[in-house]
Amino acid sequence: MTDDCLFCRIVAGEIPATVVHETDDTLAFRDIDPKAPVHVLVISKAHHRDVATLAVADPALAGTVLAACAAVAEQEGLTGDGYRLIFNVGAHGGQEVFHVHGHVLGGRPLGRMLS
Ligand code: IU
Repeated sequence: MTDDCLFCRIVAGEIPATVVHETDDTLAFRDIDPKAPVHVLVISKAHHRDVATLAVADPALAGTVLAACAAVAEQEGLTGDGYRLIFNVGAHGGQEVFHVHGHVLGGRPLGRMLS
């Protein structure tokens, strides 16, 4: 837990969030500014700056976070039509909150990002 990290404070229950999924090691909650009908953030409860640093520091936990993303997609009914999973890394990647989080986005066609 780092005192100045927003997502650590959500894990600690100090800031409210709409939690949709929780395991011993992960928490998933709805994004406050959703970019799709379903927009859920999946985080590790332990503080890691981004998915790259997490993958080096604790590869098993990185896998656990991915599994939680898949579980959220299933729970939100996204597996039939598909969904997008995004982990922004660093400033050029568009990361604004420096506590690892996967965006689970779906519920409408999201288009091609890399065409
Ligand atoms: P990013 O990958 O770091 O850019 O994503 C951060 C997300 O966190 C972004 O989609 C915000 O809308 C979201 N968010 C939130 O859900 N709750 C908050 O209190 C804040 C940001 I600040």
